[in-house]
Amino acid sequence: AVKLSPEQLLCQLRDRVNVSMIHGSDSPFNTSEWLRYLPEKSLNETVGRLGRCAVVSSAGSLKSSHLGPEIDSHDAVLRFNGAPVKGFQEDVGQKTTIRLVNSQLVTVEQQQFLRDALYNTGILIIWDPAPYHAEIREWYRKPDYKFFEAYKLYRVRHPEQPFYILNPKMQWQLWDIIQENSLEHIQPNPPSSGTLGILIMMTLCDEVDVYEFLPSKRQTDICHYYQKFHDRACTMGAYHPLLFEKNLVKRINRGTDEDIYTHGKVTLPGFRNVHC
Ligand code: NCC
Repeated sequence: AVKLSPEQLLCQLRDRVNVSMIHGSDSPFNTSEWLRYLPEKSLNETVGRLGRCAVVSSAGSLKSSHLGPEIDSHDAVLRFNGAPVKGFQEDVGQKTTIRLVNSQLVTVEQQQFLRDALYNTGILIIWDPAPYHAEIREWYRKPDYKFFEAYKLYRVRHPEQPFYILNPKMQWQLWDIIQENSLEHIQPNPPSSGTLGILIMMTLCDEVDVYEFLPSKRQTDICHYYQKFHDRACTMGAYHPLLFEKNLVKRINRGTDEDIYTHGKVTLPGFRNVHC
């Protein structure tokens, strides 16, 4: 296979990864029951047109980065799972526009998810690993984690907060592109929340700055900036093909290697600024 140029790779991502949220017309969500739970407005309508956006990984290397003010200078900020801002503003900022959570968090830590005020800020998006290129109907019958009940409970408690379910087709469209552009066989599991979040922001924003997804000089085995837990797999991947996701993001970076080294920062164009 011929190695794609950065521009070709961006076009593949733009044209083959369909970032969308589950909608009331997606069978089997087209019931009167589900219509009560799914947000009325589309994600696009809810956020409007965004200029500069930031994606903040949860990596331990954000510790002592002092990136908070820079991150908050963006029009919108996306964070992951249970990553806190309280007590960490100096390094990760305080703005949260979108929080992308996985279905494991919402089921295994359901009580915390329903109670913790951390989740009440901004727009929530949940995703769940689906079988390879499965139809929505097939995935709905056998989600990786049965998060639908927790979703409904949360919606009843916070009816005003936008909370979307990511269309699971996207994860394998993206996985195919990661596999095609890697020299090895990659894990047959969906990409991490990190890469899904990057793609979501590339569809919503003019430009996307990603922090500590490609590790800076602060790289560490500490898994998260908010915990003491050590594990190299957090940065390199185990279940997720995280190393290959990072290689792909490195190839489409429009920023400098110096920015990666000092700030862990990658700059990507929004898809509306990609011309194929
Ligand atoms: O750890 P997690 O990820 O919530 O991190 C969010 C995203 O940040 C990037 N990251 C994180 C740590 C690190 N040292 N380097 C990084 O680059 C990754 O892109 C990651 O996706 C997930 O992807 O949803 C994940 O979720 C956790 C866990 O389920 C949640 O934190 C909820 O508790 C998974 N951990 C476990 O299952 C133990 C993790 O594998 C993937």
